[in-house]
Amino acid sequence: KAVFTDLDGTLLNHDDYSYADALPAIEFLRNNHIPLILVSSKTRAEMADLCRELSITDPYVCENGSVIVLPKPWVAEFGVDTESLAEQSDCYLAYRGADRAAILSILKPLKSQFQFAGFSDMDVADVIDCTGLSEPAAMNAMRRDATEPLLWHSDGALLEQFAQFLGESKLQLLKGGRFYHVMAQCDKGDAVRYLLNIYQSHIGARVRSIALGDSQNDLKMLKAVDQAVVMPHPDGSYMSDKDLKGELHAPYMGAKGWRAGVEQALLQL
Ligand code: 2M8
Ligand code: MG
Ligand code: MG
Repeated sequence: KAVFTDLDGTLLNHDDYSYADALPAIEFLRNNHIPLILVSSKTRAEMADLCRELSITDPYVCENGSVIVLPKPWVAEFGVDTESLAEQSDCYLAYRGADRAAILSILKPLKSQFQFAGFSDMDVADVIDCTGLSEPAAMNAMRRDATEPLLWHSDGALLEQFAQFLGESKLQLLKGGRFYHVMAQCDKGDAVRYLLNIYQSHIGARVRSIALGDSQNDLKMLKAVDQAVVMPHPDGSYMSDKDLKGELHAPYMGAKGWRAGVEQALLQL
């Protein structure tokens, strides 16, 4: 078994980013040697801190599937071929996204046509203001490799046209909890399949998988697993999609709902 999870609005509360209510389920997974793979829009810097806090030693997926971090002990344990990976001091990186500088240069000329504010237009105080993150967390969120989150200020009707322009440059627009993310045409689903393949070829059997998420950027991840768990939004609504099948609805928002969702999903597998 393996559990893949989004962070904001899923494992972490939407408003205060707390995971405290989820800890019993995290502990249960650890005690039962079930990998817990964090799959988020967050950056490597943000996610490395969180994995340290939660003592997670499994791989994790950053910036909506753009960067997969494979810790060195894990790479050794699973006999991963490192040829196409970028080596760092304590991990290997699988890059699947676009370079952020390239994304910013594609966005620049679009500013005359559309009104939006990206993280690159903001200072730390602005990021704190629109996310509610602490100062060190906001600084980590600004250290981005492969995606640009933005707030849309033009008419919502223009989003489709904006996305079309991005498509012509092989980029896409994905909706997260608070921001639209401009990024390459990769997603959380590809990253989940990549990791499931490694697990499955190592143990030589099918791994039964669970994924939890709340937003549109989680859809492909939710479709890539055996049991999807959809988290409620702050207004109580659940994301729906015609291609989702047999998904569970977590009964509460954030960390508390995450714990209940994991417990229910494990019973379904
Ligand atoms: C951004 O991501 C969330 C996740 O869905 C969003 O779009 O609302 C990212 O910039 C991430 O790095 C940051 O930590 C988060 C803070 O709310 O916002
Ligand atoms: Mg989310
Ligand atoms: Mg997310």
